[in-house]
Order: sequence, then structure tokens, then C-alpha cells
Amino acid sequence: MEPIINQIYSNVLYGQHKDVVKNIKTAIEQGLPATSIMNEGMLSAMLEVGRLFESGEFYVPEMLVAARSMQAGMNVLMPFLTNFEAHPAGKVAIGTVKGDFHDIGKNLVKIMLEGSGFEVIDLGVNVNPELFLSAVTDHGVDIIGMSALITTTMPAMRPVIELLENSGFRQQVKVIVGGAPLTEEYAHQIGADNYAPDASRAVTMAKSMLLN
Ligand code: B1M
Repeated sequence: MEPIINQIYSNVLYGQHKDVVKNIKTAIEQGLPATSIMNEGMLSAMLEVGRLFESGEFYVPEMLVAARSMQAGMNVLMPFLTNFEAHPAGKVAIGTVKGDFHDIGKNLVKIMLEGSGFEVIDLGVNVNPELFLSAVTDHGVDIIGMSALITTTMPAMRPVIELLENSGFRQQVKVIVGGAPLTEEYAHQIGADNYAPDASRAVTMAKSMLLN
């Protein structure tokens, strides 16, 4: 029998969402750390999905079923990834930018932020600049988090920051950006406060941003 972590990897890769749920439960019962299940089993499978898509071996339907399994697995793993803190650490609004429908990374960042005590308003996917702004004006968030997964949607981050500036709210809120194609340099170019390469660093940064 293959090690459970390899089974989880295959389940995500081939979109076996029922098996992924069953095998994650077994892995947890066996005492495997939730972070290993996430990193070695699930995130590495998504990387392979991307590679296979790029090489023409996978098409959009295969990506979709893999994404559905990833989401199903994240739902099971969520309580074990988080370490709830009693006091609210701050308020964050998070969304995937206009034109972009990828939400797995954004959802993971949300789970990790909530687990660290942040109140998170999830703006969803394909979020336009006005909706980001309304999170500041209507909900008084401390941080705006933007995610983008495609090189052609990264530029949709700048108009959000420009709208915050032009409407006089930029000083009131910190902006953190992330997503596979982003870099720290790009984040600075567009006027964001910070770039986080992964969900756990998004949490560390969010915490330190609110202290400064
Ligand atoms: Co798409 N897709 N996809 N896709 N997809 C990519 C991104 C791609 C790199 C695949 C490839 O070619 N290798 C490629 C983009 C290429 C480019 O940039 N030029 C691509 C493409 C081309 C497309 C379509 C255009 C395909 C088509 O229709 N022909 C289309 C676009 C649709 C749209 O959005 N307009 C499309 C569609 C889809 C699906 C719907 C099928 C599905 C998404 C389902 C969903 O999200 N609900 C999908 C998937 C699953 C992928 C891959 C395979 C996996 C993405 C993922 O979920 N990764 C992806 C290839 C890849 O990345 N390996 C690919 C796991 C996730 C946990 O990682 O999102 O990077 P990630 O998040 C990380 C960090 O980046 C960071 O933390 C997370 C965890 O540590 N992070 C943040 C993310 N957001 C953050 C925000 C922060 C901080 C950190 O602060 C706010």
C-alpha cells in the first residue's frame, strides 16, 4: 500500500475528491501534521497540475477537478491548520482581482488569517476596485489583500491602489499582495506595502504590518 501522503497527492492530481477527504481523515488519525498533508500531499499536486497543463497533458477540465479535490481537502484540513487566538488581531478584506477566478490560494490565505485571529471579509473572485474600496469605507478594514494567479491579471492590482489613493483612503489601510506570478519588486512597483509568497508569510506580514 502506498504511503497515505502519496495517495493524497494522487487524489488531488486526478481529481478524486471523495478519496481525498477519506485519506486526509486517515492521515490525521495516523498523526501526520496538517502542514505536511497540505504541503507535500496537496500543494505539490497542484504544482504538478500546473506543469501538466503547461505541457499540454492536462486541459481545463482536469484542472477543474483537481481544484475541486483541493477545495474538498482544504475543508477537511482547515480546523487542523488553524490555531485560533482569542483576541481579534485586525480586520482584513481579501479578494482575487478583476478578471481572475483562481481562489484556492486566496482561500488558504483566508483560512490561515482567520486561524491567527484576524476577522476576514472574503470579497470573492473577479473583484473590481470599487468593491475593494468599499471594504475600507463600509467595513473599516485594516488590510486589503489581493491575489492574482495569471500574468495578465496582475496589472489589475494597480487600479485598486490608485483608487484608494485618489479617494483619500490609502493612508488608512495596508495593502498586501500575493499569488504565484507576483514578486516583491512588482509589489513595490505598484505601490503595495508588502508581498507574501505564501499563506503563512501572509499571516506573519499582516501581524507585523499592524504593529508598525
Ligand atoms: Co489556471 N492557470 N487558468 N485554473 N491554474 C494557472 C494559474 C497557470 C499558471 C497554469 C499553467 O499554465 N501552468 C496559468 C496561468 C499562466 C499565466 O500566468 N500566464 C493558468 C491559466 C492559463 C488559466 C486559464 C486562462 C486557462 C484557460 O481557460 N485556458 C483559466 C483562467 C480563468 C480566469 O481566472 N480568468 C484558468 C482556470 C483555472 C481553473 C478554473 C480550471 C482552476 C482554478 C480553480 C479555482 O481556483 N477555484 C485553475 C487552476 C487550479 C490552476 C493551477 C493548476 C493551480 C492554482 C492553484 O490553485 N494553486 C495553476 C498552476 C499553478 O499555479 N501551479 C493555474 C494552489 C494554490 C494554493 O497556490 O494560488 O499560488 P496559489 O497560492 C499560494 C501563493 O501564491 C500565495 O499563497 C498561496 C498558498 O501558499 N498567495 C497569496 C496566493 N494569493 C495570495 C494572496 C496574498 C498572499 C499570498 O495576500 C493577499
